[in-house]
Amino acid sequence: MKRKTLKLLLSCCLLFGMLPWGASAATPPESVIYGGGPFYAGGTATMNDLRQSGFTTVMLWTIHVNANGDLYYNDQKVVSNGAYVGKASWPSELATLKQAPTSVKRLEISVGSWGVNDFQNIKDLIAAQGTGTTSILYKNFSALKNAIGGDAISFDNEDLYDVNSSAAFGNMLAGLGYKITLCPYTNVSYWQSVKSQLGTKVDRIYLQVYDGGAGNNPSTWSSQLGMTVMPGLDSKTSSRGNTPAQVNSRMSAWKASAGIAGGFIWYYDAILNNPSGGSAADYAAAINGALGSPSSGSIATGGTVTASQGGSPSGEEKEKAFDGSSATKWLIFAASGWIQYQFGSNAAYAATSYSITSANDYAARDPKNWTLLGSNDGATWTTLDTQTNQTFASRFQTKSYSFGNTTAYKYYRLNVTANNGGAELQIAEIGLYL
Ligand SMILES: [Ca+2]
Repeated sequence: MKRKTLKLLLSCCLLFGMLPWGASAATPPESVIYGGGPFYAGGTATMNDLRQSGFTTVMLWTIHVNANGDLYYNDQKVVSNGAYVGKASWPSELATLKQAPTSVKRLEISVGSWGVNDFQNIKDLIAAQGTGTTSILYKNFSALKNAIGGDAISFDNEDLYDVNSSAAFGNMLAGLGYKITLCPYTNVSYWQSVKSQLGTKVDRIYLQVYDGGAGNNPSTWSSQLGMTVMPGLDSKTSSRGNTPAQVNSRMSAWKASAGIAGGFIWYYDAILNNPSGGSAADYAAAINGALGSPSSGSIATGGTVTASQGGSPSGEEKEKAFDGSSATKWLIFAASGWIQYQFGSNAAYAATSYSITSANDYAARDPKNWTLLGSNDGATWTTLDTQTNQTFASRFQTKSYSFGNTTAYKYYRLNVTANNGGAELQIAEIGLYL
């Protein structure tokens, strides 16, 4: 009944041109970012970057289970003898991830990886002590849950494919309030059995489509496991991986071929180390834009860009502020200036928020004071938002601004009245969102 009403409503909206895409009613896409050391050591700055990124799930990668049951987050001991012993500020830092404004709705904790003995140790511990409340495995995962929370434990089992101990482990974790997610790259029969034994306790299956899993077909795995998988791709580094544009293209293709509704990026550490490949926000936008309604990605690419100055002729033209990549920028030789975006096909949209991504190799060039304006004729402008004394803490930082707007405009203009002190003004990317 509800569905029918929604469909009817959508048809009306489409008829009157209020909604550009019929797919807007679909479930919002899920985008997942894996990360290692920075998610522990990076503190509040990293949490803020994630909250602003557009990713909907943060995956703490990864917990190792030692032979004695101690839990390590990578090389940091975090739980021992039933007590949290990790960095004192980590629990409160992680708790900020879901605090508004944020794109993060879910926190997962991965267990295992390649080249370790975690699932062998889990099997041995279960054989020796079981999974009851007095077992060290139960006590330590209970302590982890009490300290840092988390919605799910993700099995990144690449060391021992033993179904019975994996199922016992999963049932124990479900008893602690965790959902279980699976992250295979090979050995489908093991994952089929684990999923079968854990039933609805498994609410997501990720699929590695890089490294040893590079040849994996999401459609095939979804059919074999009886659940639509969320495929994952590696981010661009000097020697491998996918640019945000490539992620967008491959996720789009899988949406068409396998009906995927989510995907993940491996991984944040590499994104930080390769800033020219794009920011975390670029990768989130690549997934969200491919899989979702336009409300989850910027609607401002592909149209006409006009500006007070066209931009540096050496590849830093005005169009670079609306090309979907924070690795490219608009640069002008002035401390102030304006830039505007006009949708194609004479279309008008009621944007409700916008984002600005700094280029920030010279922080003085970042915009400081500006207004965002809307227009339907390119001559008469309505002020939608005003910001003053803005700074950007780091290169490629994306800041988002919401404004209460229900009016559709054909043109949006950012009028920068001052930068942070330099003789030039530069902006890597401007996004508009429904
Ligand atoms: Ca750009």
